[in-house]
Amino acid sequence: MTAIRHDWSKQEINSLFELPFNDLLFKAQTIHRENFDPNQVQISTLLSVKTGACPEDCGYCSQSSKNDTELEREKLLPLVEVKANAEKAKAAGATRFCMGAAWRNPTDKNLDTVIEMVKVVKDLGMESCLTLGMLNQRQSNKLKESGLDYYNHNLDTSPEFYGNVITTRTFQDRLDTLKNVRDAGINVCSGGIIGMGESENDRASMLQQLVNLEKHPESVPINLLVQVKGTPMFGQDKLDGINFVRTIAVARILMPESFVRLSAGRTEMSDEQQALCFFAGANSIFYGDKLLTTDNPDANDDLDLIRRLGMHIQKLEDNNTNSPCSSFAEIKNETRSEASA
Ligand code: SAM
Ligand code: DTB
Ligand code: SF4
Repeated sequence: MTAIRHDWSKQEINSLFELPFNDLLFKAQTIHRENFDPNQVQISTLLSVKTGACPEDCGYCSQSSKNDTELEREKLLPLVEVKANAEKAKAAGATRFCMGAAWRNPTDKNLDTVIEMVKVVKDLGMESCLTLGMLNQRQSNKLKESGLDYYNHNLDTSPEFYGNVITTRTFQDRLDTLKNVRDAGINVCSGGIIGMGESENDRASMLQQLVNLEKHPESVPINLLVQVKGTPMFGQDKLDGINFVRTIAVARILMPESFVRLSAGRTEMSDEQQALCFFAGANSIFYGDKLLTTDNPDANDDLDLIRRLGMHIQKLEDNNTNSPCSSFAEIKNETRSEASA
């Protein structure tokens, strides 16, 4: 088994990016097979529970009040609407329901309302995930007590490129939230966005930050920038798709036991590019016609792609949230010892 490391140097990560494409993908796929069923994909559905008018200035975001986008703001959704959406997602086959809010951080009152939403999702037998902005330790502990399974908070980019993207919260603020979530015992979902004009060195640097956290995030979303009209990032040169696949492969090699999620930006990708991402070690997607405010591929097209690739959706009973991959490794080892007996 490949060792789990937290001491990767930038030079080592850059060398992975520089490997010939076939060597990189072979290495990533080999590590993927040691840890996961290579034909299984985990699916999560997103819902924006509070949309727009966000005080932060994230340069990519449709929801920032600093960006002149065409997005209509919406108040916190009523619980019945959240429940209806979660039921719909469950009926469509999603196993995790992720709720996002356009906040810098939740107030304690907001948190109480969101906790009711988590309970609704849990009562439906789905895994719950939230992304609400920054959290302090007390809030993180409260969410853990409410039964929350995952908290998403992305590093977004490298520490070096960060100031080109966001000025209203620091990179260290993000690390602090991740630590609070981790210390509360909630599973961590953290990744970033590529295609914002950053260099390959920045991609390596962002992944280095993720891999050198005390524990690797259980989920690592890799988003391709969705270019939203009215944001400073709109009109950015399109990223070479090969470089996107390389980033997925490097994430897989660095974090062998984490779910690597092929996240935003799939509407811009061909089926073949998505298939390459799965080969490079992606094993999770956002499923459903909408992300938070922008389009995602049609759910039926995704099911069709999964079928054409001979892949299958992860069932909740296949999942061991705290150690997704050791469970698969154990099954494989048991199978090996049975075969040799
Ligand atoms: N407001 C909270 C926050 O920023 O932490 C939660 C919601 S925010 C929309 C969650 C993440 O979505 C961002 O950190 C970013 O990585 C991703 N995201 C937002 N807009 C995006 C876009 N246009 N393209 C790609 N990813 C995007
Ligand atoms: C993540 O890494 N990607 C998701 C989720 N975490 C919350 C959000 C993508 C948002 C894409 C733009 C939008 O739909 O507003
Ligand atoms: Fe607000 Fe989150 Fe969008 Fe940044 S990414 S503007 S914090 S909703």
